[in-house]
Amino acid sequence: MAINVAIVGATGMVGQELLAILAERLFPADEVVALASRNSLGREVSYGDRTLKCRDLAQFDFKNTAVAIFAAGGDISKEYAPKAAAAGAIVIDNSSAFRLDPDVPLVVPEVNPEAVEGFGKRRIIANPNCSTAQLVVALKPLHDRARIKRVVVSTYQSVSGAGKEAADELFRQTKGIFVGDDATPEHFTKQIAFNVIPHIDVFMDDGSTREEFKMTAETKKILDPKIKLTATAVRVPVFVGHSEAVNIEFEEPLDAGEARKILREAPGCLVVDKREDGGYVTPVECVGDFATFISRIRDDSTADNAINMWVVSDNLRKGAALNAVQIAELLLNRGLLGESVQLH
Ligand code: 11C
Repeated sequence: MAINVAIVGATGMVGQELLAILAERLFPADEVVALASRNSLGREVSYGDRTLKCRDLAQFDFKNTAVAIFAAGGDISKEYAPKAAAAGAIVIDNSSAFRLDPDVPLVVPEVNPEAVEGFGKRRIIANPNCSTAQLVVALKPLHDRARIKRVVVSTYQSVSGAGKEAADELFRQTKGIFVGDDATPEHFTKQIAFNVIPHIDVFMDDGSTREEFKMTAETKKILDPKIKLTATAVRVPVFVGHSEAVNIEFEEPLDAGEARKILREAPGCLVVDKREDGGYVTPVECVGDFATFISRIRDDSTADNAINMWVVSDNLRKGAALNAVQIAELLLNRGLLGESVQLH
């Protein structure tokens, strides 16, 4: 079967990363089609050294598509992902629309690769929320060694997580404040330039936000339903790269030294932890990279078997596009799409 790939939402920030990563990782696609809404018809996007013209999602027939990667938001996914799946494509969906559906696997290839096999009922595989993806990559090897009991996480999330308009607002406001122009919030509820906002996604009845709820529910589904996780999700004036301050309590003894050794060997993780000025990773340094960076690993002396750490990753890559391409590679390697490729 020809490995034809469709990218839905090809003009968006994640869509463009998807095309870049397919090319960077030499994904063996026979054909790549860029799909977008009618407004973006004919717009050109880059795929390696080629240029693709966007085609109309509403008119596209997915009959000969092996894998369709959706990155156009929940409403588009709800409408078109089941249609693409019914036409024969396997859908990898970046939105939150299907993540908690029991018939849809929620997959992070370093953590629960076997779950990918369970796509059969709906032919849809969900990609997690960006702040969950990097977190579970870092938690998984520690959980395997010492069983995680409880996680307390505070996030420092970049504006690109909220899309291009949000990123443009940070740029416009930063400039506006400098030159004394208008800096009225439009996308965010408060000023984001030179500020932080403790609010991502809508509020839930219990006072938490849906971003915080997603981190708990998705970690349970991907890693272990027994893990207790409480999150505070905060937007910061950074363009790309989500950071997380993570406190973890284990069932069994595990200290920072052993955690560091385990994480150095763990798939997808890159430990940068020098305990000196600059010996840690910040978001600007992770942009364009594939890894989940881990720094500031240290014992938490206020609890038994507890550590703290700092986890940073490119939210448009591991948090979205990279994870989706890794899922497509996993499907290939398991013979579910066609011939196998080398996993990175
Ligand atoms: C943010 N994490 O940074 C969100 C974006 O459920 O896929 C991703 C929302 C999602 O705003």
